[in-house]
Amino acid sequence: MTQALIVIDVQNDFCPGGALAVDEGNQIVPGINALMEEFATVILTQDWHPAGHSSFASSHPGMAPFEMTEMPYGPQVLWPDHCVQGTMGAAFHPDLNTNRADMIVRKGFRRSIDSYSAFFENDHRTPTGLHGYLEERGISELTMVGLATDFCVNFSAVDAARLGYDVLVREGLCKAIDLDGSLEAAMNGMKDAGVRIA
Ligand code: VGL
Ligand code: ZN
Repeated sequence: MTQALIVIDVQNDFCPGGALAVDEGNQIVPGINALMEEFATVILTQDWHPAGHSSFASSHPGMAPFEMTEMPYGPQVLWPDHCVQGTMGAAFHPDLNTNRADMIVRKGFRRSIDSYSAFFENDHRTPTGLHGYLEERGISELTMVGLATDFCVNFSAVDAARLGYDVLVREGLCKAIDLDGSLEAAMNGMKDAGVRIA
């Protein structure tokens, strides 16, 4: 048992009708549920921000969603308020099979720093603990699916590859935000990092 399926951020706010809706984000849910049956280990991630999080444009007077800002840890896209802890928007899509999850990794819960990746916050240094969990369980091969291809899936896949995991992203079970060419950049970055795309 060295494989795990990592399902990234399949939450209401990233689905149509949500605060940071990804086009057709809901459409990948049945395929993800079916894929879970092929894995002994399933891990879910959940974007989980406090109200007033520093990645929200509303926390930066004069700034609008999807503009860029500079944080102490580097450039950061400013987002609409989304995935606020305890809200319906932060809940998993109601059709996602959450029963199969051995572990749910929450991320982005520190007000001053965003966390796209399931492994490290956006300073690329602060760990979420997932690497230690996987290592301790002897899991070395990861399949990743979910939302959004060009942000949280991308950052998670690249970090995993750099940590030495064998990483496969199932592109058909991901959907992208695609902001100013971010999808193409993400696909190239994942390939450069040695991530396999299927
Ligand atoms: C995500 C933007 C902000 C994602 C999370 O899950 O891809 N994107 N927070
Ligand atoms: Zn977020």
